[in-house]
Amino acid sequence: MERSLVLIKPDAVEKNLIGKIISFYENEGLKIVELRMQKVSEGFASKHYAEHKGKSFYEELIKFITRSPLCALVVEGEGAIQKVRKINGATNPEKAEEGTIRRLYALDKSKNCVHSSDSTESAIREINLWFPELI
Ligand code: 3AN
Repeated sequence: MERSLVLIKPDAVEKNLIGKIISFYENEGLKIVELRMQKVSEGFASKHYAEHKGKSFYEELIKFITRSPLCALVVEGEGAIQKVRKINGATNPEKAEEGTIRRLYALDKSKNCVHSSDSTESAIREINLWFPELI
């Protein structure tokens, strides 16, 4: 069964949205198979966002993701990667479809409530990084 790494980011945790966000996935039949609260270090965040190093928004992204605890989870189900991305909505909340998490709750392109793996390869890399005990 396919798995995806989801982060409920600091902005969403600060606004007490963990339960609401998890419900979106569960309501679509996806299973939460791992879950942990974690305040990430800059070093760890730079591993997660390695592909964005050098981009204009990189520093802002690292500062934001490390500012307070986030909730990391592994979501499982048929087509989980694409299903979760559809539920989350576009990176830019102004462009996100009605009814998506980002359309409803995100403030901007950085503070956009959730992260999820964008491919099978990134799901494997990210789940190994966040939940090495599963290997
Ligand atoms: P997504 O999370 O929708 O897959 P990516 O992988 O393109 O988006 O970008 C990773 C993260 O970087 C986004 N979730 C967002 O927080 C941040 N980001 C992407 N593009 C921008 C941007 N133009 N300005 C600020 N932050 C951005």
